[in-house]
Amino acid sequence: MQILGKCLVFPTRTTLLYSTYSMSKATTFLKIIDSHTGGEPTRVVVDGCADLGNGTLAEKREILKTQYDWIRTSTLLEPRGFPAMVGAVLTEPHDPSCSAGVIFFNNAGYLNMCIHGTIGLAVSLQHMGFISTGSHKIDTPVGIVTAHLHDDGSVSVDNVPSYRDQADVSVDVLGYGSISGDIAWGGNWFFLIDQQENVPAVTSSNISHLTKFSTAVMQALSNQGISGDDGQPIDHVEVFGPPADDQSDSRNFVLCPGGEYDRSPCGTGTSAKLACLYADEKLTPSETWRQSSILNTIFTGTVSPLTESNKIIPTVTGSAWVNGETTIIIDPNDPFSKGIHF
Ligand code: PYC
Repeated sequence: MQILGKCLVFPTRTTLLYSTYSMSKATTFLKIIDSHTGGEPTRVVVDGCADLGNGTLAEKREILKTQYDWIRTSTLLEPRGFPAMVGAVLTEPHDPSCSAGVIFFNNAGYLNMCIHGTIGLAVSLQHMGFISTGSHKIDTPVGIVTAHLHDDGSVSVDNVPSYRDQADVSVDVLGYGSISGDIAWGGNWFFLIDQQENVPAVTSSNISHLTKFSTAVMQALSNQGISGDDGQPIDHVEVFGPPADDQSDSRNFVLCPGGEYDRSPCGTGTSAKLACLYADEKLTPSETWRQSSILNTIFTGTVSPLTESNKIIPTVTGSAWVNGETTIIIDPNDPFSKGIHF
């Protein structure tokens, strides 16, 4: 990591001191950088986070989840956030070769990996003056990824090893009948569905129908015990359709855990798609896949096959824009200081 004149500053683990502030001493402050990647928001907590210990990122995530879930709920839930928002905590890496560690979360809980969020994190760190163009390894709960920050502001992410676990799996979906799809790992577990009978068209005018359909698929997968490796739940459903124009190869709709759809083309979903294309011999390492989102924002992707396994390293490229800097105030007298819980 190139550091611009100073060390990368990790969360101070202390409440920021606002000496002129007239609030109670128990008031907590979280420093936030907001960005969006292809329309999908990322809210990174860069200061004020709790002590998550010195363990692996998976262990830190468990501490965050069991002891400090209020950091997730106060940053993402209403009245400060909204359901589609993805959040992240910047923390120390466990692996010393990494520049930073990150834990992603959303309205429903904690994510394994998030590529639009990693792209957002990279531009946020650049915005703060902590990194410059170049390659930066980042520790996550599911492994190390590398973010390459380019001169034009775009970011490429070398993801964790990805693969198709099962092809042509049929699931009986209430109200829609038998639907066939592939199960693939791209840093999260995905059920990938191509157009077929009873599958809604992937257009922006169809978002509520796509949400209803994908929610029914997610429920059916869970009810019928259809899962990823080691019984891990499939928590993302990805529906594909033809591109809206010649700028991409395909358009997708991705339902995330928590019931919201990804406004970006979903980087881990694009990784899962790349793994399926590679397994079907429809994509070679010299080709680029252009995946469009439901908003017609685009990620490009390439594959690097790993020898001695059927896995690939996907590289996904996109752009993000910083669109806010704020300090969240958690006032113990505010009944909704830690978010509205329905
Ligand atoms: O870009 O990987 C992604 C992602 C996961 C959930 C929302 N976005």
